Amino acid sequence: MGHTSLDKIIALQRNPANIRNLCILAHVDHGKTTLADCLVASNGIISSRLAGKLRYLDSREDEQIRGITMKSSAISLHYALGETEYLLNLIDSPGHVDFSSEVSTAVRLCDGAIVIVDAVEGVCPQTQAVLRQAWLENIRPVLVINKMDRLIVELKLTSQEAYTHLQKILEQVNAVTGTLFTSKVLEERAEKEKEEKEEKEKREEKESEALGGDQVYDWSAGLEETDDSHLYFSPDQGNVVFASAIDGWGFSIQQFAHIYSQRMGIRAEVLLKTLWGDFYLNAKAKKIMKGAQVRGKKPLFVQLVLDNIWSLYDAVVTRRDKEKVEKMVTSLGVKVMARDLRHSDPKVLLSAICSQWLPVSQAVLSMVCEKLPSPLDMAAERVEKLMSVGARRFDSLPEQTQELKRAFLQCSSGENAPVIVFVSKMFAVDTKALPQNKQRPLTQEEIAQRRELARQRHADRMATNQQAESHESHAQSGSTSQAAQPAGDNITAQMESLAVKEPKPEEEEERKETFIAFARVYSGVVRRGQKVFVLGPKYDPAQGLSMLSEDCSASDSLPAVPHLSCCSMESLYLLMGRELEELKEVPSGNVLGIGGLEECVLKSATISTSPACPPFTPLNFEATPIVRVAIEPKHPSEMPKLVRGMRLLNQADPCAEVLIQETGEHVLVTAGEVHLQRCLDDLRDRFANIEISASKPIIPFRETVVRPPKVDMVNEDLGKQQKVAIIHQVKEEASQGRLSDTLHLDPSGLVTLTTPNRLATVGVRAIALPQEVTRLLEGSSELVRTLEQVNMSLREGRRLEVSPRTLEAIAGLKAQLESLLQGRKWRNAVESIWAFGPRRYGPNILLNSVEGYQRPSVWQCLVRGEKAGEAGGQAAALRDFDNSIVSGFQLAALSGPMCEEPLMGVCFSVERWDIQSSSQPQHQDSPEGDPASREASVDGKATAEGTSEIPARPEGVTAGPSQARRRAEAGSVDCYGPVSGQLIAAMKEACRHAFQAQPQRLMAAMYTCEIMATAEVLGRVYGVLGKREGRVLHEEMKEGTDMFIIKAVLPVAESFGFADEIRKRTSGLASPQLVFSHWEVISSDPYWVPTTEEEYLHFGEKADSANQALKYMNAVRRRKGLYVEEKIVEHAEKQRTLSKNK
Ligand SMILES: Nc1nc2c(ncn2[C@@H]2O[C@H](COP(=O)(O)OP(=O)(O)OP(=O)(O)O)[C@@H](O)[C@H]2O)c(=O)[nH]1
Ligand SMILES: [Mg+2]
Repeated sequence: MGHTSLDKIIALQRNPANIRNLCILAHVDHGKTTLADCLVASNGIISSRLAGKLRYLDSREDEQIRGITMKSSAISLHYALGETEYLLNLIDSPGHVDFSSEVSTAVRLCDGAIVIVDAVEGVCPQTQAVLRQAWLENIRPVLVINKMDRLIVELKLTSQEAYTHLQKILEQVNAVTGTLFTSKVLEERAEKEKEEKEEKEKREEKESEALGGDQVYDWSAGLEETDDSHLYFSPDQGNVVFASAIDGWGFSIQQFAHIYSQRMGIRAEVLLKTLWGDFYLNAKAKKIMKGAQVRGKKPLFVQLVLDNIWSLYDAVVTRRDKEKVEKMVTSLGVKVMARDLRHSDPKVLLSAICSQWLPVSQAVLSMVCEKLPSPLDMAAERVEKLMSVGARRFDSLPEQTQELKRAFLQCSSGENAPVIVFVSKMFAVDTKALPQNKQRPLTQEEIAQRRELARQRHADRMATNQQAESHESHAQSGSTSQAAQPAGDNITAQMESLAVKEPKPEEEEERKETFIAFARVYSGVVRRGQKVFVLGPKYDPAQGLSMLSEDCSASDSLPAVPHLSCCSMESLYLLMGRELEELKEVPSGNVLGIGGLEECVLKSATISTSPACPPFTPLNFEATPIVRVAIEPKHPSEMPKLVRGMRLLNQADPCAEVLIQETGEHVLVTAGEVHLQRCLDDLRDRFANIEISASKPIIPFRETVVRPPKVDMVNEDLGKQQKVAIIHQVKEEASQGRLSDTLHLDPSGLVTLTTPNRLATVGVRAIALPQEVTRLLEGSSELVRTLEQVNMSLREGRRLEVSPRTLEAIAGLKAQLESLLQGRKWRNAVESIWAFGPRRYGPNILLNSVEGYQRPSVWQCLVRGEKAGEAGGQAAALRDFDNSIVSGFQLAALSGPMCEEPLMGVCFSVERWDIQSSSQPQHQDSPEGDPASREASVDGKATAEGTSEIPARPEGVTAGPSQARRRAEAGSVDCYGPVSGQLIAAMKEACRHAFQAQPQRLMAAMYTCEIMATAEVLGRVYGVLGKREGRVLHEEMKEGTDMFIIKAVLPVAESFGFADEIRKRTSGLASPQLVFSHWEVISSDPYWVPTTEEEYLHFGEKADSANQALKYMNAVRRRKGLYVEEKIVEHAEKQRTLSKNK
């Protein structure tokens, strides 16, 4: 436990004003864990000599081997700043993108963050991502610029150059926060304005609309008013520390201001303001003056701060000047041990000096205590954000729920304060490592007792041996008994030890891993054994309150409320890195571990004693799980173990997904290759304990249609010929009997299909959506999902309180779609969107182009109030079976005809939809029946009679509609099943055929990666990228270094082993991180066959060598067990000559 006793920490936990919950965030390898080591060493938990080498918080073996952190882990530290004592709950987080979900779980529990930036690499992609996450969760950051030693030793900058370099880094970081801040201010302002507007509208109901529309929105106003200086990082604000974690030093301006104010007699406040910036010391005038740059003078920071450090490095590391070192040591007043002075590695001496002169832990911890907020300072805004789920407005929550906000803000540990806890992840620990199962150290007496026992046993054994020997010598019997005796003794000894190690019962073995919840108390005091409510993400406090009394407790017997369960917190732990300490109770404001929740909490949860508490907003995950593999046990009989193991893995990892596909495969979805590897290791060694085999990564694709291309594969202009070719192809299929008599395709691409009972016909056309629209829909899937929820509740007659911000976002989406879908083809398209799909929020559109069918628009929630209800009720009623059309579309969009992958960027426009209502004779007979169905029947008749070209009904045309109907009527119910089902199938088929009538393409998932490499290895990096079909977007030189930054995109399908290959080819100098970025159409047509002379010449007869899309498509089809149109030719040449000879 280091210097600080458990009792002391327990005492500190009671004083929230002196608690700081903070996490360390940065890009991968910028030194988070190394810095954490230094902080941990300051508490005596590890030796300060090992700080930076041990990486104490990387407790997993693979973390140590790979040298990257893979999970967030917490440790509680004690720090005394002057008289005041602080408790710091520190969480180290991983920087690798694959584990960014672990960052989200850490950030949620904190009030502040230390953001680390590498002094050489500067702001990297993950730095931006973590700053954004800190913003999203409203937590305050402080900055540590780490690896300062690299500026001196590696880059060999002078102190003046280093100063300029550091200034640039600060600018970069502030630029990132600046953009975040600006967008936030604008958003807030827009919201405020909107609220004002709404109020005004309420007041003057009638004129309001005209007024509101004209308001000019002055965006700059908000920015000028708001003071944002405290948001930026600046050394003079005291929120920046310069450090070298590996050498154990770090400082803030304050420290030097303090030193020099004593030495030079300048007031500390003056130094604080001038030590960073364009100031210099005028020695003659004994004044600090502005304008160092213009006059060519050394800025104060260089003269008073950096120069000292530079000369120390120079003396110790570069020149190894013993005398000078000794002089410096005495002038700094530090004590260095003789063995450090003599050590062959100068770094040892250096860190011995630096860690006394400018200990990094002191600089960082005092900054943290001074600048980061305590749990008491939680902003009201953050509380509201945590408590209002999704689109719900905070003030639409029940009153009791709103009152809980006070409990939050007070962070009270009083007896009556409701308990509110958030669990951000579940992590597994070895059951044997739990404190209650651990062997406690023996006391002196016990040791003596045991020693005595052992001595006695030894003596006994000696005695029996002697006896045996003497016995044997007396009996003179052969060697058998001699051998038998000790052997027998051995056996008994073994038996003894076996008895001790008695094979554990099955159950115990099963519970080898125990799950502990990583949590924070926001209000109240949690006690061991306390009963609490566990609130699922969909729990609705209004519903809960209506079913339960407000002050019921979780230990009562209660009626079943949806998404609410009761659980008891069996044990509470203090998280101490690799160790856990048992606690009896934990007051508000602390981070803790809770045992005994594994049955009720899957990954995260909200826990409370009050049923009025709402579930917290879900965590923001930045990474999308994209790499999937199918997993099998090596021995099929071990399937149950695998299933259990995968369940445990799912619980233990915030981001991994485990699912069983329709094909029956057990599939694991992870964020990237490194993450995948870790999950497989965990599954093999911890959760399932069996040999497993994983398939090659399953690469996702999307299917889409495009506009007909203008040039062919050899870049020749295409005329109408291509279009004709496609149609020709489909016709051919038809003549081969693939098209049934109910299906008709017209040359423009319209597919009409009639249900088997001949009662309903749908006509569908597939149109390629413009790329920007697809991208927009893809990006707003959350919003579309919310929109769908709102529509659903409107349809059911409920009203959902939607926050103005959400409404505004929906209106924005609509406006954007309108501006993107221009032209004759898309006239009125946005208004007549029927649905999005697949799963109702995907990037495909179903369009209602049926003449005479007015249905409520998907945007109906934008028309406010009762107006919508009335207007919708009259003119736009839903036809019967409206839902079947939507379902058919959803199914079609979920798996396309190319290789059963989801569709993307396709618009299905329904141009015909005829139903003959004879399937419901009661409607037909009563003319005053339901208006909707009457309309449908009229409409149906009209088309059936008016058009003789309905080809899908060959006999029907001659027999006339009435006859056809009668015949169908006879058969419809008993032989074809319910109409809705038939319609779904017909719609799905129609969509698939319509899709096939257009030029089809595959879309590949793309990664972006930023690679930092030196000029020497640049060529090799390009080589690897080229081989893997990567495309370089841009390349620039990083200022002040000899590094190049290359930004490239790379298909996911080609990415496996990419990072490793780059690392190998560049001898570890460049290591890229892959982040999923977008979907991209593969330009080659998988169905392409050469048609012109040139194409034959270029690609040969079969033309499958160059067709990457075909390869991908066939691979997917083969994996799914679908038919692959492919000839396997063993002796190609021979067959060819044969055919030629014929
Ligand atoms: N030169 C130098 N190297 C450092 C410094 N701090 C850390 N390193 C090295 O940088 C590497 C990465 O350090 P870590 O502490 O593991 O980095 P991290 O940010 O925890 O990395 P992840 O957790 O994987 O994101 C290690 O090899 C450290 O020795 C420093 O101040 N100077
Ligand atoms: Mg780390």
